[in-house]
Amino acid sequence: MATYLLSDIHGAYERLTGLLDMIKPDIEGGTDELYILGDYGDWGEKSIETFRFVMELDKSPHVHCIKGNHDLMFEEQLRNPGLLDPNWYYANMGMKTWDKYIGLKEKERLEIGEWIRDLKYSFEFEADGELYMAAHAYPYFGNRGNLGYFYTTHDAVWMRLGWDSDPFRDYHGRKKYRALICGHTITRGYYRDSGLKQAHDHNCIYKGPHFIGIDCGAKCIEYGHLWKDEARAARLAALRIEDMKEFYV
Ligand SMILES: [Mn+2]
Repeated sequence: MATYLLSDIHGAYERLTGLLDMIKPDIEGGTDELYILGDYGDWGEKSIETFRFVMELDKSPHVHCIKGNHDLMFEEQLRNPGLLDPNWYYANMGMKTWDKYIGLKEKERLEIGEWIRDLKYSFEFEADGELYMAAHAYPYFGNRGNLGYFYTTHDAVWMRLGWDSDPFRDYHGRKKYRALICGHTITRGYYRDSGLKQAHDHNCIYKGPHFIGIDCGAKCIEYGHLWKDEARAARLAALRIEDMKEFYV
C-alpha cells in the first residue's frame, strides 16, 4: 500500500510515462493510490497526449486528479471559445494546447472539456495514520475577517506559498493535517529563499515543516533554448508518502 503524488506535467508526456514506468503504481489492483495535482497541458508539445493518457488513468478509482490554474484557464477558454484569453494563450503557452485541441473531433473535445470541468480542487487522504491535504496551490483556509473561513477557486489554483508558509495557520482545524502537498511553484524558488542546497543543481522536492512542494519544473524542459539554467534543472517528480521516497525523470 503506497500513496504517490506528482504534479505540473505541462505536456511533458514522455517524462510522465517514464516516471510511471519507474514507480509502477498498482492502480489496477488498487493497493496503491495516485494523486496528480494539476497543470496537465501548455508549455510542452504534448498536451493533448497528456490529457488522453491521464484521462485514461483517471478511470481507475485509485487515481485522483486535481485542477490547476492552467486547467482552469483552459476551462474558462472553453466557455468563450470565440474570445482567446491572452494571459492563457500567449503568456502561459495555452496555444500549445488550444491550437491542437480545436483540430480534434467534437466527441473528443467534449470528453476533454468535461473531464477538465469536473476536476476537483483538493483531496484529503490518510497515509500511515496521518492526514494530508493535496491541492494544486493552496488548500483554501483563508481567514477573511468578518466573513470567516472560506476558499476561492482562484486561491486553490493560483496562490503562491513561501518556503516557510504554514497553509493551515489561520485554520482552526490545522492540527488535523500533517502537511499540505502542492505543485504550482517550481521548488528551486523555495530552496533559494530558504538557503537550502539542492542536489546536483537539479530541482528537488521541497519538504518544509508545513507543506511539501513537488513541482520540479517539467514545464521548462521544452524551452531549453530560451531558459538554459531552468531547463538544465528541470525534472518531473513523484513522491511516495509512506517513506517520503522521491522519484525523478
Ligand atoms: Mn500552476
